Amino acid sequence: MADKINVGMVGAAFMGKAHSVGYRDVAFAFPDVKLVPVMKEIAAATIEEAESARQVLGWERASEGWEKIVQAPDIQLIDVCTGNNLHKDIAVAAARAGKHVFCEKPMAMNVAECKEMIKAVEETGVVHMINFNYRRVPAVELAKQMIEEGAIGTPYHWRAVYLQDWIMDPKFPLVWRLKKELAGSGAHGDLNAHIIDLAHYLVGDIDSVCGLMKTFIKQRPELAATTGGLGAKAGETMGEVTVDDATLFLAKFANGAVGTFEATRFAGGNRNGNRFEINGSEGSIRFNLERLNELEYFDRRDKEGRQGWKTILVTDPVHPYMKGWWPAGHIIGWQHTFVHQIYNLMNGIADKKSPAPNFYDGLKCQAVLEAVEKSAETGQWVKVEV
Ligand code: SOE
Repeated sequence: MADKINVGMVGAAFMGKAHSVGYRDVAFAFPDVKLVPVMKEIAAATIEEAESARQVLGWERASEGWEKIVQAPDIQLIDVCTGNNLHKDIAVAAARAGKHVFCEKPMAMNVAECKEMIKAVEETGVVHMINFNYRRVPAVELAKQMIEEGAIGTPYHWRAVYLQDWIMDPKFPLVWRLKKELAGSGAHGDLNAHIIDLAHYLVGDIDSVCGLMKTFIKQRPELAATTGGLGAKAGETMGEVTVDDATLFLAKFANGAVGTFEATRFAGGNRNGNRFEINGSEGSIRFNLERLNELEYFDRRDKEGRQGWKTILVTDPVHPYMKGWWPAGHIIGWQHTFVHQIYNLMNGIADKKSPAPNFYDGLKCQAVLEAVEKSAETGQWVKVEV
C-alpha cells in the first residue's frame, strides 16, 4: 500500500469540485499510484461555503480564508483553485511553509507574479504543477505520441479555437471572471491559456504574436449570488465589464510553424468547444473536446484514391491512462482529466520531481498571454519574452 499525503484545498467552487474528483478517484482508477491523497481540509472565503463543500465533496475539515490552511502542520500539499488574483499569494505562502503546490490556470495575473512563484518553489524545493488538464485527455496524449513518432512530419499549421457561450445574455452578471482585478483577463486568460499550453505541448515554443481583444458587452448587472458551476444570479445595479469577451491572435512558432488562436465566450451554440487541428508535411491531426474520446488523423502517405480522415476511438487499454478505466469502447469524460493530472502529481511528489505542466510551463503560457495583450494595445507584432 502506497504512503499517504494530506491535501489542503483553497477554493470550493466549480474548480474545487473538479479537483476534488481527482483526489477522490485517483487510487480507485490507478492502484499503482505512488502516493494516496487524503482530502484533509478545504478552505473557502466563508466558513459556510467551506463547510457545505466539505460535506458534499468529502473533505475531512473545513476552514475560512487561506492564511491558516497554508500553515497547517499536518498538510503537505496545497491545491489552489481560487480566483486568479490569489494564486500568487497562496502559492508563495504555501511553498514558503514547505508545502507542494498544485495551482489552477492561468498561473497568475502576470509574468512578474509567475516569477515570484517560481522563486518561492525553487528556493524551497517543493514540487509544483499547473492544472492545464487538457494535456491529460487520452486523445491529446495520443496526438503527442503520434507527433513524436512522425505521424504528421514537420508541423506547418496550428489552428485552435476555444469557444464558449455562457455569458452571451447581456443580463448575465459580473462574476469574478469578468473583473480584471480578480481574473487578470477574460476569455484570454481563461480559455486561450489552455490552447496556448496545448500548442506549446504539441508544436513548440511561440516566438511572436499579433492579437486583438474585444469586449462586446461593456456593462452588466452586479452579481447577486453564484448558483453553482458557472451559474449566477443578477443584482439590481449595473457595473463595468473590465475584461475581454473575445481574444484572437496569430502566432509564429520558433520552429517555423504558424498558428491561429481564438478564445471567445460569445460563440453561440458552443458550450465548451476546445478544438485544434495541426497540419504537417506528412499528415494532419485534429481534436474536439466535445468528442473527447476521439482523435482524427489524416495520413498524406496513404495510397492515392484511398486518402481520407480516420477517427480513432481512444479507449483501448493501450491508450494513455485508459488502463485505469473501462474495457475498450467504454468512454470517459471531462472529469477524468483531473484524475489523470492528480495521478501525475502524486507520482511527481513521490519522485520529488515537478511533473509537466509545472510552473515553468505556466510562466511560458503567461508570457504569451501578456505579449498578446501588449500587441492588442499597440497593434504591433510582439516578441514573447520569458
Ligand atoms: C470556464 O470558462 C471554464 O470552466 C474554464 O475556467 C476552465 O479552465 C475550462 O476548462 C472550462 O471552462
